[in-house]
Amino acid sequence: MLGENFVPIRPGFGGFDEPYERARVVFMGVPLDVTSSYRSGTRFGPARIREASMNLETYLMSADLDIFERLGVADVGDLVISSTDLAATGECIERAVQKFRDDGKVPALLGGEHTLTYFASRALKGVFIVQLDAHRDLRDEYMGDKLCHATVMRRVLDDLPPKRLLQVGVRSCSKEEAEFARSAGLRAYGVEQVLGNSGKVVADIRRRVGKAPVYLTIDLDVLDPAFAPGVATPEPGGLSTLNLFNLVRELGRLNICAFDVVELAAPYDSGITAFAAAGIVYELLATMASSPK
Ligand SMILES: [Mn+2]
Repeated sequence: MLGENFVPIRPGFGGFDEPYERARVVFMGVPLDVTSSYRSGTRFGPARIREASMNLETYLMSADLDIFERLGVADVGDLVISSTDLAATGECIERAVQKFRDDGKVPALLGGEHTLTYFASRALKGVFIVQLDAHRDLRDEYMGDKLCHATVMRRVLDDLPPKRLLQVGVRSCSKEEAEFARSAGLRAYGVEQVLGNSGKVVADIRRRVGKAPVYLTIDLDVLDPAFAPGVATPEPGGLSTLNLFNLVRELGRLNICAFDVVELAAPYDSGITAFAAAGIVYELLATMASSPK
């Protein structure tokens, strides 16, 4: 029915398990773990995030609603991918996202390394991409690779007009990336801006995006390592979990057509990062549940 091969996993994210046909949001795990230049283990991300999600309430005090009652959520399990053939894996991801979109669903990807965002974005035309990340991921090449976790947004920009990428919470890049970002006219909101006045940041994003569909990509390293130690590439000086909850509660009101949560390096995590990831997704789902479709 879905075209790709999935390993069914029960319970799925949050234990919602609505039938695919009736769901508005469809989760899939993408245990991609190929290009990390430092810590590996992102292949265990989907399992750890699902596990954490089972231990958080589906009623959210912040939104005064139970996601379970308000939003159809399905989880089709983990996409079966090759751990050696990145191009073939990418085609599977792209086709799955395309299929969910064709069926009117909001694809929700549990990573997995950030590279998956490139493949997912190929299936989403005419979108804005809002990237929550410590890093800009704009290198043209990294250690000889044109496509990896450090170049993923540069590859996205091969197809996406620069105006349609908005980077939030960024605080680290190379000189080459800074120069590229400047010459391309990329819009970025640094971590100080977010901490200083997140309302202004969100208002500016809303003004640029309007009602256009948005792909929200959440790299967990946007959080400070104190709040998210289990990521592939920790970057000091980031957001707190509560900062990110607040941001996601606002950004969730945009016309979210797809989202992902990436870069959980489970072997380095005590559970803090996985729970933060699940909590962020719950906040996002609750906001989507209280927003008109
Ligand atoms: Mn990233």
